[in-house]
This record gives sequence, C-alpha cells and structure tokens, in this order.
Amino acid sequence: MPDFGAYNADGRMTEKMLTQSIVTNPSFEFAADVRTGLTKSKQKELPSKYLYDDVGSALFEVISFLPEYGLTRADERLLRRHAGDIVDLLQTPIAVAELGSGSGKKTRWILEALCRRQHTSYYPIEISPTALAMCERELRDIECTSILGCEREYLDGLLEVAAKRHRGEHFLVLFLGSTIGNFDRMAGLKFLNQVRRILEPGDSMLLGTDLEKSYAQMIAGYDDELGVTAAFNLNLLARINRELDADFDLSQFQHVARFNREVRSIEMHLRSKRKQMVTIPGSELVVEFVEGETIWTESSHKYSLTEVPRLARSAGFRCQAQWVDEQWPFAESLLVAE
Ligand code: AVI
Repeated sequence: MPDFGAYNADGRMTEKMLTQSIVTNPSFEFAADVRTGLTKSKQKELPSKYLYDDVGSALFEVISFLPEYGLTRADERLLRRHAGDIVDLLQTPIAVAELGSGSGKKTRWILEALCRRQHTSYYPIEISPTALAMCERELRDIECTSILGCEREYLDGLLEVAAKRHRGEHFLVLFLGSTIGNFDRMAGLKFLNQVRRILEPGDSMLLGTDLEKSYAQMIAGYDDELGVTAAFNLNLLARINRELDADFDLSQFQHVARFNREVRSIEMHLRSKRKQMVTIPGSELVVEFVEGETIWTESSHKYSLTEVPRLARSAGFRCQAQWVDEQWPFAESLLVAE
C-alpha cells in the first residue's frame, strides 16, 4: 500500500483523508505545483523552494564559496564580528528559533555569545531533514545549548516552537542569508507580519538582507563564470526528470540571470533554446515551449539600508540596530516586536 498517510478501518481512504493526504504529501504537492506553474498562460514559473533538493542544496553550498557571490560570506562575517553586540541588546532569558537554518554554520557565533550568559534552547526550523541533521552535527559541541530541531515549514514551525515558551522567556528569531529577498516585497511584508503575530512584545528578530549594488556585481553573483549557479538552476529540471519521470533535455535549456529594475530584483530563468515538447507523467502534463520562452525560477530582491526599518515598522517591529558589511553590501538588522 502506498504511504498516503491515513486509512479507515477496512484499509480504504475516506474522502477527507484523501484530501488531507494530497494536500500534505510533499511529492503530490511538487507534482501539483509543477503542473500549475508550467500551465500559466503568460509566464511559466516554478516555485524557488524546489531548487533545494539534496543536489540543489549541495550546489547552493558551493555557490556560497564563489568569488562572484559574496552574500553568504558577508552574512557570516557580520555575525562573527557583531554577535557580542547583538546579544548585548537582547532581553534575556531568551530562546532562539531559526527559520531555515541550513547547515547552521553562521548561527554558531550567536549561540556562543549567548552561552556566556545563559543556557539556550535553539530551535532550527527546516523542511529538509538532511539540513537539520547537518545543523545538529555542526553545532552540537557548543556548550550550554540544547538543539531542538523542528522539521516544519517556517510559520508552522515557529508556531509550534513559540508554544513551548517558558514563563518570562523571550524569543530571538533568526531569518538570515537574505532569504526574505526570495519573496516579492508584498509577500515579504506579509511574512514579517505573520511572524510578528506569533511573537510577543519585546521578542526580537535578526533579519539579514542583501543590499543593492552595481548592476555588474549583481548579475555576476547569479551568473558565475564556473557555471555553478547555472547548474543550480538547471537542477530544477533534472529534479522534475528524477521525481516526476519527465523528459526535459537539459542541453536545450539555458540559465539566464536578469535584473528587474522596477522591483529591484535579480530574476533567474531557464530559457528554451528551441521549440520543444516536454512530457511530465508525474504531473499528467505535456508542455510546449516556443524558442526563447522562459521558466521563471527565482527572484532575489535587493534592499536599501533605509528601507528595512520602514518595512519592519509596517510589520509591527522597531529596528533597534543595523550592521553593514564593509566588503559586500549586506545588512543585519535587529528588529524588536512592539
Ligand atoms: C537563498 N537565497 C537568499 C539565495 C539568493 O541569493 O537569493 C539563493 C540563490 N540563488 C542563486 N544564487 C543564490
């Protein structure tokens, strides 16, 4: 019997069970999202969260070492240099929840700085069990810290974790690496609002945002010479081949990075090099591409330094402090829930 989750006494799914399992089964969700995205009438698109299967996550790790892509290193530098200053501004006792911890490497500095003051519960919230396991391995040597992984989507995980709050305890939510840039600006604001509603006044959020820089630097960051970002993008088609039994010919699609000036975002696309048909049995779909047509796979919005406090205010936070990297325009902003 396939693992659909829920059955009634005689082994058949009820309609309600079936609906629930279709909604929550990750491979059904992937198949459905691929179908929705590739049948859009104007611009075909695929949600960027699907870039991160095991291969995509490993490629993203390599991207973070590329000379053209300074974002992750800037984030790490700021946390390493200013963890003590950041922790000094927090109200304790405090628990730490991280939205999308990844390997957890850059969180070490904050946890070590907190460790000098208190015992800390650290809740990495991740949908990838591989990343959670890596994070637990990476940080388990830090003293006075309990790592309590939560395999959930960001907001579901945060709700679950916040429910474990002890009396008088505050929360620090880490949302690092400019992941907020992968939402469009309205969705970013909505997301911050949702986080704020889960938090209590006096709780904090440390928000990493990549800042605007020269056009050439922004494009190079998403179209590196070695072609790692191209592989990261194309892997999404390879993933559809692997998981949904599709027949994308990867040599017939090209990685494209472009800057959308109107919304100040780098967009990644996959451009069809010719007219072609692709069959995706797992999504019960045959898609036609015309020559030059693209699939939009990711947006990475760039912020100005002054925009972040305004955004924070609209979401019910006050921006208490900001730190900016000297080598790569990137900011860490400490927001306090009002
Ligand atoms: C995870 N995220 C913030 C990265 C970014 O820069 O938007 C993802 C990425 N895409 C291509 N390179 C890196």
